[in-house]
Amino acid sequence: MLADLAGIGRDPTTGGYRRHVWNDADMLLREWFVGEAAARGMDVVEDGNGNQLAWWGSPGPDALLTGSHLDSVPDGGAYDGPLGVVSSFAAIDRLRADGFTPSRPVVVGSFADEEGARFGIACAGSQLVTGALAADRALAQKDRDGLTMAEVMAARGRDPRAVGRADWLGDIGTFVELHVEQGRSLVHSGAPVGVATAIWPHGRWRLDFCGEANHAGATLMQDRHDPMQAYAATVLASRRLATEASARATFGRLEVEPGGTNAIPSRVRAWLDARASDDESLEHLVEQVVAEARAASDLDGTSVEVTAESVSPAVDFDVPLRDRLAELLDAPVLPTGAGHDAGVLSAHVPTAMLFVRNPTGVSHSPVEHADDGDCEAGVVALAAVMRELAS
Ligand code: HGY
Ligand code: MN
Ligand code: MN
Repeated sequence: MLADLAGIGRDPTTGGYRRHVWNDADMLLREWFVGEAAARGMDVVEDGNGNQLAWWGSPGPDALLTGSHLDSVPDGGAYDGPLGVVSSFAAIDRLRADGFTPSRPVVVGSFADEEGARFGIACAGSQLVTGALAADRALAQKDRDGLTMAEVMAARGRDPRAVGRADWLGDIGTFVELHVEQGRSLVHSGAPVGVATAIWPHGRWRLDFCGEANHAGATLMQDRHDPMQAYAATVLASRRLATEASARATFGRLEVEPGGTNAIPSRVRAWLDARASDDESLEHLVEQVVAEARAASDLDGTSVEVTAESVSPAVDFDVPLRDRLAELLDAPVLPTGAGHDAGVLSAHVPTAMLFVRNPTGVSHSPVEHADDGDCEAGVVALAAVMRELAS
């Protein structure tokens, strides 16, 4: 199945994936999901948010949900998301081959827009289901072409008015998401599979630095109001502050207006992805970075506006479930600095995550990888967990 997906949305020069919600690659992935479900006699329901649900057994209460997401970050890897969806179908295949029939409905989910790469909000599909993200806010978000989520969905034949809380959440009794590890804890522990304890709080803040456009040659350095300088001071300060706090700060996206080589820019738009081990530390880190941005702006007579675009609070997974799975699998437990749909649903249903070893730990990159043997171990583990929870 991973081989079947390998060519979808892959950039031939970088080998990275550009699978963003409702783009052409995403539509092919949706068809793939429906095909795999149909091949297993599983009915697929797409909710108003674009989340796909393949049911083993008729939809009903106390269902066991598994699955993950198929979308990627720009130039992402092949495993972040798809490994969880593929492993869910493969685990069902194993259970059926062993003659197992579940005592409760089982459903494989493919959550829409987990990476928020097109409209900027992380875990948009699952957050809309739970109500954590308001439908009207999501629908008004614009992509880089200035198209709103509502326009894009309508162009794909979906009704934007159907976006929002979804009733099917009430039918879910437990959610177990398998995901490639984004880090090297399992490499250090020498285990192919691990069980998640927590997700670090994290968020995305947009910083708009505004200054005065002017000539690159005719404007003395002391006469400038250059927003690029304030941005540069901020990104350098963010590394120092995050390092001191053993936290994380990343500026991976930048938009410079008007973008002329021989002119001082009028505006620099930068996105901060900040993460820390607890909510308070995260809040403090962001406050410090913003204070640096304001100080740098004041120095040059420029301005800065800060907008919180996406904030995900700390997640502690259900402890009894986590311990039950760690014991069942004889697997280590580990936290993660990456966000997941499981984190969103954990506020509503008992949720667990299984991680599959990633030899280099690298993710959100074309070089992201997991060995076949470890992927197989992940399927075996997920099948064992599903058997345990649906017997
Ligand atoms: O950004 C994250 O942590 C996740 O990959 N969405
Ligand atoms: Mn990701
Ligand atoms: Mn992911």
